Amino acid sequence: MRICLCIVLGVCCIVASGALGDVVVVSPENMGSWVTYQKDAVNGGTKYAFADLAPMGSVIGKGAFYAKTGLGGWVSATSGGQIWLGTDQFAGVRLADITKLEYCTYTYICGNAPSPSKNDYVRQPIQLQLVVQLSPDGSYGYLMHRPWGLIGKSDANPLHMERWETWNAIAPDSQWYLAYSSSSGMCGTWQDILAAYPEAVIATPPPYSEPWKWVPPYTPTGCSLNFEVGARKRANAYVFCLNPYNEWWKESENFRGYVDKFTIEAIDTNDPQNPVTVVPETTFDFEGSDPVTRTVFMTNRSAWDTTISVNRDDDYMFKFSFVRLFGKVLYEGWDISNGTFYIDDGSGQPVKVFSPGGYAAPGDYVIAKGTLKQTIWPNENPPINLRTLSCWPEDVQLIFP
Ligand SMILES: [Ca+2]
Repeated sequence: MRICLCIVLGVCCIVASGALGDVVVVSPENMGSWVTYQKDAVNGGTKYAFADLAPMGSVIGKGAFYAKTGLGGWVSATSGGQIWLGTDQFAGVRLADITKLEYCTYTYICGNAPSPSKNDYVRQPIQLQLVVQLSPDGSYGYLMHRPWGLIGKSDANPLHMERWETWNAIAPDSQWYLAYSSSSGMCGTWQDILAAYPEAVIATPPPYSEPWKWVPPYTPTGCSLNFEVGARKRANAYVFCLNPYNEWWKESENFRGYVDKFTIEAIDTNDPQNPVTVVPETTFDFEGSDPVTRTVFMTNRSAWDTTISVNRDDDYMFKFSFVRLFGKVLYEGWDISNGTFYIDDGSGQPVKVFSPGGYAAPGDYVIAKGTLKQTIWPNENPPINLRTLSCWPEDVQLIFP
């Protein structure tokens, strides 16, 4: 269930909400405590943006923070570039006091090659990372959330892609990597990390010198809490408790994805009778400067013609508006377990609908509203060029059930 919030004239607004606590809109005009940093890829292509319109219209608001790494290949450490979005607002908070730590990501089908092969999908979404001191005034550690698990060289699962995913980073099945606690680091759940370092605190990193190297926990934003994408070494790094982690650079080469709806709360319960709120529940909503509210009706033929070519961003998303399409659900390519199907409005130019969690049966007629994109879909053999419409389930309406 999405909860929509109003944004008035682009002015940062804090909206009290029982479900989400305080909501803080972060946009280019109202960055608050947030800081960005971009390290360019050797061969270009790195960029970030506070997108006006995120796929499916995001999980909160319409936009989200967008990150794209570039192409570097087997050139040097960090050659694919990095994108950082950080805040130091929560320095000093004890990890043990954190009661909520959640965020949402969306990852395009992308990876190490202009047309990624199955073996070269990106292996993680943009992810949460924390600079910590293992005890107050103690040595530093660096915590990296691994939302998709410790994937290593094996394939990332395409079922993580082209959809919003919500991560509870302190869940019992969460997966973290703690660097610097020992030579090989430590892997485990949030609870494992807490058990090993019960006094650990989020800590402002020391001033950086060479932030893009995998050296003590400098961060180029200067912040202790960051969302980051971009590997720090090209290969054979002894990280993530995989020995070694081969070809780290492939994890995030040519990455394209979003993060939004970051929620944090911290309550000191050392005295259960008198809990002390350290950080009231706060949700950060990343937004662009011009929230999109328009919807364009389009035929499938239009979706395939030059309209999208002209009015697209460099990730081939039709960028100005939601798009509404009509069509009959085809038998061919119907995969409801994956929430995907094709619709044809009679033009013979089907559009693939991504609607994870939604349902439409072959033969149904539907009107679907979502974000339109040109996608190179590598799972087909040979890879084929598609038009895709990403929709929330409630935005796919049956009209002739
Ligand atoms: Ca948003």
